Amino acid sequence: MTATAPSAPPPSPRIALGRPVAALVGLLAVVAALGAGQLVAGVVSPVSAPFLAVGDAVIRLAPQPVVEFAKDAFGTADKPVLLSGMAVVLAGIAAVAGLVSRRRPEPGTAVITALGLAGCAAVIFAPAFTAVDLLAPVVALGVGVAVFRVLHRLAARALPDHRPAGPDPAGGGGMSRRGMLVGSSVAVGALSLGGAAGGLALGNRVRDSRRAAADLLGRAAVVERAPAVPPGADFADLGTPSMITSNADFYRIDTALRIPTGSAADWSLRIHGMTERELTLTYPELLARPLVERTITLACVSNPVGGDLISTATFTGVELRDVLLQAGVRPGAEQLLSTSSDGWTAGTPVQVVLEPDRGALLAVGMNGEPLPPEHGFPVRMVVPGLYGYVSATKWLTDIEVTTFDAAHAYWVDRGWAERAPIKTQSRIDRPRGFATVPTGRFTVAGIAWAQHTGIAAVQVRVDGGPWQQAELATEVNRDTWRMWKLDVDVAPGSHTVQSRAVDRSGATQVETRADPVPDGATGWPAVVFTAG
Ligand SMILES: Nc1nc2c(c(=O)[nH]1)N[C@H]1C(S)=C(S)[C@@H](COP(=O)(O)O)O[C@H]1N2
Ligand SMILES: [Mo]
Repeated sequence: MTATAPSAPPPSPRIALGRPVAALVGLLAVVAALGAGQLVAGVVSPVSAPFLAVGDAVIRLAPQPVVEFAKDAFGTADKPVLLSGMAVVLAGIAAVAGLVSRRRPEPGTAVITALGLAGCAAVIFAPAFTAVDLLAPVVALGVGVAVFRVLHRLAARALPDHRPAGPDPAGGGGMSRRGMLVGSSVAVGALSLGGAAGGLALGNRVRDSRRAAADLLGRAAVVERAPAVPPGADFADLGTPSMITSNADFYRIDTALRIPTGSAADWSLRIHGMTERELTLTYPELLARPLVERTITLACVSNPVGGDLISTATFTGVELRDVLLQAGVRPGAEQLLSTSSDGWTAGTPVQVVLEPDRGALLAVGMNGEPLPPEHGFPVRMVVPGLYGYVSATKWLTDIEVTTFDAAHAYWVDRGWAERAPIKTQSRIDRPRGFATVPTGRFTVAGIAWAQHTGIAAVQVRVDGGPWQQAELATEVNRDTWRMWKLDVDVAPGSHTVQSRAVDRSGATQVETRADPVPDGATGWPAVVFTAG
């Protein structure tokens, strides 16, 4: 913009900053701003860290094709990819802020101010904004501008033109280098200190809150325990998953760049809309209700055939049906629009949740612990038989009883189906694709699921031959996955093994290959392997 060719006469007596120095001034100012923002956010309000707030805004505002592309291309790495992409763009803008300010600090100041205002806007337009959230981006803006001006002045003073009045006490060109060194150290120090302090404060808060919840949960009355998992419920020795997935291994899918860190003490759930009366439940009030334990397999609609976005846990919680009956669902109600503390929404059919034997939960525990933060602490929904995006709201804070026309949930707005019962599916876990196995007898094994209907049979065929009945593992309940295995004879050479599940309604897993969008993938899994 104001950069001039080196041969052109300078428009002012000043000589322009060198390009690398100018870019560095911009970069350091932005790094310092981010560090300051992170630090303040960690202390006052984690949701207000400006960089992450901008990331959240990008996720919310991204056009649907971009979102699908990102999920396809990067899968669960989509968040790190987004953050790295943003870091590169931000570094570029920061460098430009410096480069347009080689002569005067004003243009760069304007760029940095614009960045700061973008951070403020992202925080203000976040789903749950309170005034205190503004502190971090405002401090970041102030620090960014101040550091930019100071470094700019230091760098300009080091230019030959600006030391004519006598010997420079700081020692000529050394001034610039020293100023830069000090500037870099301050900026990098601020960023690491800010990140670390923010992370520490947050980690402590989350740990204390889960400990308090574990105390309450330990003293609560569980009226219905989940039966112990019977022996022979999985074929883990053959490579199927274990019946129960550990909390650490449980798949995780959500739009949250930062895991919401609300405490159990501050939690409440409001149930309203087409109800006879509005209900508000606090965490102690929820735990004072009869608690039940249920072993349930959750599945993600984005799971491709053969994919691993499926896991099983024993959840502890309160019957959602009882809570709804207490609120009194008015005639004409169709949808439970549930909202999380970070503003994500799911739409669940009211009729499904009101089925007397559905077993939908307001879950507080997972495998004997309070819900882990990444799986929805303090309270989430779990509805057996429905994909997560229409039922399994984590960090739950609000349930509105409404119709499907009146409100569209997050993923429905982005092209996914309004209703999404889990499709009957199977997966082959052994052999792995392109494995080499010994010739002769070989055991094929895998999992099948048809939550809330139950698996009746799994059939397996090799090289398009006749379908053979696999042996099913002991069933835990119809809401969980079911393991299967079958011995086959394989001659030397390359083979393809396929599987298909039959559920208790008599339906066979659909053969037609379909992508997850809009309501779940279909197709028979096929694994190619070699015997020899
Ligand atoms: N608040 C919130 N809840 C959410 C989501 C989300 O993005 N935000 N994703 C849903 C989806 S798509 C799935 S598949 C399940 C996954 O739950 P998990 O991460 O505990 O396995 O959570 C559901 N609940
Ligand atoms: Mo999902």
